[in-house]
Amino acid sequence: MVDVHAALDRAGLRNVHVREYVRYWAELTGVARVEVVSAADDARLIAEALAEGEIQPAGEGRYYSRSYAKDTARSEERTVVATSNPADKGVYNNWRPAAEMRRLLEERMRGASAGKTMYVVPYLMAPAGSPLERYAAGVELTDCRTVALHMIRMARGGVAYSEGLADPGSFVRAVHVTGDLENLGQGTPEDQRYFVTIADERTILHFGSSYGGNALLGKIAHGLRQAAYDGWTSGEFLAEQFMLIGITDKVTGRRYHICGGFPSASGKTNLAMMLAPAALADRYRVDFYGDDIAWLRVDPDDGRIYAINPEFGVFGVARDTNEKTNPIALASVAPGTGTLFTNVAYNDDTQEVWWEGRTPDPPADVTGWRDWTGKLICERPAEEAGAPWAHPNSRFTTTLANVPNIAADFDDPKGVPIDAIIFGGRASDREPLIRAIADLAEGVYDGLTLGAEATFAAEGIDGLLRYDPMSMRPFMSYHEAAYAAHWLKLIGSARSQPIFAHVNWFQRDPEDQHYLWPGYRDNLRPLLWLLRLQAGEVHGRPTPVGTVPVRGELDLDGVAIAPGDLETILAIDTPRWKQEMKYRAEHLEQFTDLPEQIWQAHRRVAEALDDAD
Ligand code: OXD
Ligand code: MN
Repeated sequence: MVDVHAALDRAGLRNVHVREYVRYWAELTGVARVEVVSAADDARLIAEALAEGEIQPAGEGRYYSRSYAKDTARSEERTVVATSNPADKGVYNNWRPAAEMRRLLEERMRGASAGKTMYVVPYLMAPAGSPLERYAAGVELTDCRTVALHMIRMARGGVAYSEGLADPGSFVRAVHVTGDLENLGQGTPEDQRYFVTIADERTILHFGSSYGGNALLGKIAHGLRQAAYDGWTSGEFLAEQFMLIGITDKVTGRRYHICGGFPSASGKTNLAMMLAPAALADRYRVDFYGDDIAWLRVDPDDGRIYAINPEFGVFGVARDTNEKTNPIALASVAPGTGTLFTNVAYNDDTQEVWWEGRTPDPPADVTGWRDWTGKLICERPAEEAGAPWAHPNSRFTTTLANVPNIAADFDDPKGVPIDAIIFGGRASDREPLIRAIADLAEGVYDGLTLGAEATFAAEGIDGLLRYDPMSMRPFMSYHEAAYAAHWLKLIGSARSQPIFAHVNWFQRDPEDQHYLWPGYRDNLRPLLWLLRLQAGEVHGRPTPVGTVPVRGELDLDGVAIAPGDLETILAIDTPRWKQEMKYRAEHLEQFTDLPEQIWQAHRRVAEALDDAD
């Protein structure tokens, strides 16, 4: 039997609670070896993974891996939030009883790591010294070396974190067991996978995947689901799937911070990594803090909302990342960064990687190129000729320090004060470029009714959004009415209120489908307008759904936009909005006991739209 204690002694891991936790799961899963790892082990783990063929070199200091073909994305149907209190059941959290899920997962995990190494990764989902540090500590146990390599990039890690706990027994227990991927029945009625957060026991048990979104337990399972639950039960904070950026006005020296939620495929990572457009670059600088998660709390000293990015890296979608859409992301994965690519296309001979949208066309010379499943492109049968080379959810994993415009204070334990909270989904009509919302209940209402058009025609009805409240639909860990109440209470308790806004970069011309707004770097312009509105420097035009810019208030220096297009994206399409209000009412009615302030906000907007006729 594996000598767990000797391995923990060697690593200097003395916390008795962590030791007992590791012993329990090492014995249950049947691992052959236990190893405590941190960033200091990266070079050795990389060398071992290369030697075992788990990863391949992708140019200097970069690596490539393929996952099992049926294990390429998060599985929302197999994801569960369990507690001992049935009242925690909401619409989206797939609630199940804690005792039942623990039993089930223990059954699945028993002996399932036989012969493997258990990597013990103590981690912290916060800058060290953060006021939220006690909610940030965790120890992931994983039987997969590439998962350990990802964790080292995505979370601050090391024994110091588990040794230095103020309450030595208080850490998230996060167990990942890969399972026999080829025999798990993924997507069938016999699906064996389970991704469970037992939120009131601060325990995460994920079985049946080695894909990052299911296996890097610090990120989504702890950083979002567990943290959202902890933030609610403690009353201390919000954990949201939000990007976080800083904007510096180099003339006045003022710094602003904006965070916000965007459903997937709505440009969140590109926005988070945005640079100022050339015409404004002398005056403004945009700093990156995070692309995916923010924890928000009220600071007792100045009464403002402060945000941290609890992560230490970026686990970004590769598809469509190129010099125009996101030059910062490309620089962040450049040679020498230690980046891990997953499920992109790979060239055996040159060690290059490629994904759809990296260049307009795939490499012309297909020699050596394999698609994400490992098939040589030159051997593809004719009927597969047009199939993507990279998986649509192929990823790059790189640490924050590799992002060229990472904010100088990204590691500040206090976090940064938030000026504005924005929401934005992909909508081809109705939603203007930006509409500002000063009222808290209307801002929270806007977040709860956030949605994006279904990506595939088959999944959606024309004009109907797939609602994704606050972009947290897959990460909700308690019921939505309590979630709304927690938002109202926490943000409402701040002495200085952030402004809310809804943005949309994706309106199209109904005739020829061209995008009406250029997007990308130019998205800074409506955000600057929002900050000027908050400062009282511009006044905009009030509408039933918020304040929109009047033409002259947007700095459009250097933007090529047709006057008619600008008019459309600053207009409110009242009939379409009235139609949307009916869908919103149906969406909100699912959430029993929603706070009355949210319904009042809904009715205020609906009545204002009626009066606008
Ligand atoms: C996600 C992610 O799945 O950030 O949302 O990876
Ligand atoms: Mn995400």
